[in-house]
Amino acid sequence: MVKLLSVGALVLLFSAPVAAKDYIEHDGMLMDHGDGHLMDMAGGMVMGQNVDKLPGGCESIAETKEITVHAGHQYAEKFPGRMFAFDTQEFNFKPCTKLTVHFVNDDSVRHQWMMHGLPKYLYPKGMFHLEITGPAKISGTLILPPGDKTYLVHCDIAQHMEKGMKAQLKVGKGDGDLPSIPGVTASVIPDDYKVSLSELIVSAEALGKELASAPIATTLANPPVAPDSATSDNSIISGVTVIGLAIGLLAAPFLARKFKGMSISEIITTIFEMVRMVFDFVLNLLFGLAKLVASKKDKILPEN
Ligand SMILES: [Cu+2]
Repeated sequence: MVKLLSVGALVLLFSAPVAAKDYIEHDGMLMDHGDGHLMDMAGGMVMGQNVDKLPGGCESIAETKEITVHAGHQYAEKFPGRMFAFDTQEFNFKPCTKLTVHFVNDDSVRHQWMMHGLPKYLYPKGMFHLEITGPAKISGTLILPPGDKTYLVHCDIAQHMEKGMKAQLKVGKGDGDLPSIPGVTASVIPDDYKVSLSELIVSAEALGKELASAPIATTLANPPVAPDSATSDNSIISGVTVIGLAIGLLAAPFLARKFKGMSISEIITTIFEMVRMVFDFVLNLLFGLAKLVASKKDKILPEN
């Protein structure tokens, strides 16, 4: 019996990953929470569903359209530097179109097809939103407003849009293009594959760690028995180096944040400014100490 159970468990164990690869259809199991918000127990979600309310300015439904949009990392392969994408970056429909979107998530992570800028009296928060953890499919329907307007469509999961999951939907002629749509429009901030300051800091850190570990390791392995002037000099240098590196390592994240978005000349100016401030501080400290010592001497000397 135990043997039979364990065989059963093994079969389940090995069939589970295979079963997970099948696409889950989320259409029949959705629960309507009102206001066009539908959810199912498996985490599928539709928000802003609208199958029958005509947006203001629409006499009637202009046409009924159905599209299937895929989302997944494989659609980003043709866009260098991107990580996620939809299989379509640009959509175009007549005003007042009743649009059904079948959203297929080919990845094993969560993705969204989220449309922004819709009239808020009809769509909560101005959004129509399909969301599902893949591999799975979910469908939703909305009625597009009248007028020429370009709507942002993206995945709002952290960094997915920045990594390429961004598209635009033009109603009518649209009202311009959105930036950074892979393969459609130029990036606001183009990718820079030259060595950046943060990379320099990272490599400096790596070098620092290497240097820092070397003298300590040597010192630990061969403790100085009779320190002559040469070895004590060496240990002072390595000690100062280690302290300097430690300060550098601690300051690196702060500096990286401070220098983010600055030009080289701004960075150099800032560095000089910081060095001057430290210099002033040390100088003031020394003067203060000198004064203190002098005043103490004044007080002590007459008594003696
Ligand atoms: Cu996503």
